[in-house]
Amino acid sequence: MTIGARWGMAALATLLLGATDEPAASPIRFDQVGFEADGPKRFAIETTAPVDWTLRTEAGDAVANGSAKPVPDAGSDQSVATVTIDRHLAPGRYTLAANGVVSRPIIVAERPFAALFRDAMSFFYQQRAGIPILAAHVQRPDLARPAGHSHEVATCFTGTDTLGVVWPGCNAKVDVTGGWYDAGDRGKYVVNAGISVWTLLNAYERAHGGALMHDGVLALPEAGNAVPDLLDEARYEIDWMLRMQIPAGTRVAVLAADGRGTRMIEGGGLAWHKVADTHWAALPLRVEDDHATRALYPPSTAATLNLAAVAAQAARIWRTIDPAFARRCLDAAIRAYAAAAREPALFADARFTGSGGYGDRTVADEAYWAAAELAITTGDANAVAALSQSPFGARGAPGAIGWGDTATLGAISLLSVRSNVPADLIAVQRRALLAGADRLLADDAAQPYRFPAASGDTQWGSNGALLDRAVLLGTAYDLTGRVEYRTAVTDALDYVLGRNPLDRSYVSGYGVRPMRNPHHRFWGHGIDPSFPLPPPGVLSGGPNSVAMTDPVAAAMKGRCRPLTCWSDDARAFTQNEVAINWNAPLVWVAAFLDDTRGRR
Ligand code: 9MR
Repeated sequence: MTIGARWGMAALATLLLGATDEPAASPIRFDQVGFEADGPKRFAIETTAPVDWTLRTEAGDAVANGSAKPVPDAGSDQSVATVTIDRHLAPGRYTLAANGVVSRPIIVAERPFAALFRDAMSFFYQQRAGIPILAAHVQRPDLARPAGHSHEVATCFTGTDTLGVVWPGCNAKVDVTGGWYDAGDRGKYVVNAGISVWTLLNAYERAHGGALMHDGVLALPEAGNAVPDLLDEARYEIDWMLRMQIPAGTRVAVLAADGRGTRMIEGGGLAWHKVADTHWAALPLRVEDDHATRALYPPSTAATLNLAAVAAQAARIWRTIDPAFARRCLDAAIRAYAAAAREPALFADARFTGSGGYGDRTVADEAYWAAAELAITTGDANAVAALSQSPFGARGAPGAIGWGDTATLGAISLLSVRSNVPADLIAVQRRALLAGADRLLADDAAQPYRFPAASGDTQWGSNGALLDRAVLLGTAYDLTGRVEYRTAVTDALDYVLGRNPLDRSYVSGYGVRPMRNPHHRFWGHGIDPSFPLPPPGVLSGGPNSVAMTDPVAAAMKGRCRPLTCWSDDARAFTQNEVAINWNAPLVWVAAFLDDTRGRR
């Protein structure tokens, strides 16, 4: 397969559709990428009157019809009728007519999401620090760029933080080259690296060698090395995470107990929380023009446990692929787990400017996750004991997934990978996970737009959070084979690809009304047209009705609803940034749906 054929449609659409070519919003909203021939086809119609609807083939033959009544949608203040067509449709193009309005073309395909998987994975390649992004591997020539931070040797932050604490710096000079840039900024954060890598690796582990989990599937420099490409991409980040572990015998400054100064501790085994700019950099900004000063920031317990969890997960996956790498990972995981036990209360926060905080004061969930990954990989008695003693061992993980909510990641690993962990410890997680998935089914049924989330405010990264719920639901499907769970996964993806109150595809390059102007330092076309548009396959953070702190959101305050507080504006960093932890569940969901297609 040539690159051209591989990237074909999406790239072409991005090239050809200038901003002015975008069709107006339609009252008939649905997944703009396509429906599976066998899967459910759902539509949301904004209407105040009951509708009679007819689905027609391209040739004009009616294949289904019915009627639907609108209900109020709290998330948007719209009045919305829902239509579900739950039968096989031959691949092709269709239209839905409702009360005289005809929809844009509806695509039905055998494998609508395989290309999305590839493009969503390419996001990670294009976020790589340390190596040039080559034209041969990207969807358009203007996406190629020189390496950023190609030899990144950093030392500890020195100076006064925004809360007035003076940090002494350190003698350490650490090579932290590589890894992925987090998002629109070029910070590299161990906490967010953890959930992102875990999600990719779990997509691999749950698939048991599915069609997309092979070598040569992605456009990558490593393609052809006989290792599945998804693993090559994940390893790029894991290699960096390993560099973020502090060597034994290193003295490091951390916040003193009273929070007013610093104290020195032995850092061995802990992970630096992040390496990032010391001031917020301009946007847009090409890597070759980015000369911002960077620093290593104090180790945190959460980062250390993220490293322990992911390194333990990697150790079992690479055991046969690269035993030496697997041993390095396991050694790092064991040292990190011990270091986190030694320093259980090193909490990051938002005191440093120039980068995000990823601060989290509750790390029992990270500890459970790390213990689960270690227990699965090694059967270690201490890790198993930690599982049963954890609050999440008795009551099960809560089901919510996010960079600061990671117990469920451990639960999912316990449920998707065979291990010697005692069956009763796994059974608790199975019950809790299915109860959580059932709650999501009820939430989905109560939404006129049909997606698995409760009504209410939307948070920063709401689209990523929705797809994280789909990961839970997909796992529930894997465990039970109950098609309702799989349908809810489709619902989540349908929502981000167009069945939403803004009639928007939140994924760049996909659908006829895609996001185009992410908050991103390189894909900054929305602010300076000499910068590229984003590649296809990148997920916008999504509506955010809570943290309306950027200038675009500030102007929308009081004038939008939870599902409409969003703007395709590069300045809207609370709404339209892109990030590794949001694209990772997009990859997971696209791979899952492709892998389980036809299984209804
Ligand atoms: O995803 C993060 C979100 O949960 C937080 O509310 C927000 C503010 O702290 O930060 C988000 O993460 C950002 C990170 O701090 C820096 N890189 C960009 C991330 C996405 O916006």
